[in-house]
Amino acid sequence: MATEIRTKLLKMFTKSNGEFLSGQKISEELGCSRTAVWKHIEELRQAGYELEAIRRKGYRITKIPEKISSNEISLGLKTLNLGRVIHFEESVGSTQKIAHQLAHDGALEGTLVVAEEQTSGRGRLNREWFSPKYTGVWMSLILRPNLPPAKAPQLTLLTAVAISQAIEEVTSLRPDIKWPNDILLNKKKTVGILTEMQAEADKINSVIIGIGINVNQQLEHFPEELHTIATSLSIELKKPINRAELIQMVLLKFENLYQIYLEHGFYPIKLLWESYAISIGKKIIARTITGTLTGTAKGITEDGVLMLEGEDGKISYIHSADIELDNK
Ligand code: BT5
Repeated sequence: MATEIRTKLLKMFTKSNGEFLSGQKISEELGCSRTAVWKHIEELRQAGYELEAIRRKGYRITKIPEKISSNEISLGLKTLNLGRVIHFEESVGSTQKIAHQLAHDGALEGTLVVAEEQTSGRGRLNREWFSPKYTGVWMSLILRPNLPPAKAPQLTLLTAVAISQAIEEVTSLRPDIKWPNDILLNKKKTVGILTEMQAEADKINSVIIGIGINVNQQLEHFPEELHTIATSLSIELKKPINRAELIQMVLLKFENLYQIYLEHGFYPIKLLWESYAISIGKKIIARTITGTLTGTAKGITEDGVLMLEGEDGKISYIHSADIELDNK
């Protein structure tokens, strides 16, 4: 099936929200015959979609394929550079580790590592990232920006905006960003971002952006300790989401923002980031490696550094921390 027709058809089904789409309507929108519609539907079935067909009512998707493939991500991908080379793996320790090796070996900017499962997915400070099979997006993107190393943390914020925009586009849910790297739905963590780099004193060689998105897990799939703090897109939306489509959208949004960032600097990204930020203006607790600070989050600087105003009115600049809303 031509890529565009398939993308259009899947979009129509996504929009129809589980309702039947008549063969007539599909043929009109795709501009093809009813026989061609039937053929496209058969091809979707072969690709792992389950469709119900009822005479005079039409078609609806009842199940999307569990697995995705490198092909499915490439089909319908609208980016110029990002994700044009994909290393797709069924099961890995961590996509970060593979991406580091590829970057070290000279992989091009935009190279993407995607895995269906990670057996030792990593968070910041070597914390664990739970990455079960076929239900999430576990991927690492290699970038080679011409920037000083001190600017790399801005890319974490840019990534958070790109993922939030993609989630909005694909699901219509409005996510919140908690500085610096958490994306929340309903106050629960849905996405984690891990930015790492290979650099010399004054030059970045590569930045590896690790992205973990909980997509199709149900609550019972999460380990006990995450039940109250984690959620997935599908839990919030109450229906499964096409992971390949989500990956395509994340890459497209990322590429747009990245271009804006490289041309105009961080300011436009900062404005977008602030539109999703939940902790700004609120009382927070910031746990850093050197200690815990409390105060009011005043915003982020032009560089993406968090400004925290203490009780005494003094501003602390926080480069890296875990943030908790102070409900006292
Ligand atoms: C992060 O760390 O949030 C960064 C996660 C990055 C994961 C991606 S997946 C692809 C790439 N390859 C990797 O190996 N990693 C990246 P941090 O802010 O430190 O949060 C970690 C904490 O989140 C853990 O200590 C748990 O409390 C919680 N957690 C673990 N797995 C989770 C999940 N699937 N959903 C929500 N919370 C989770």
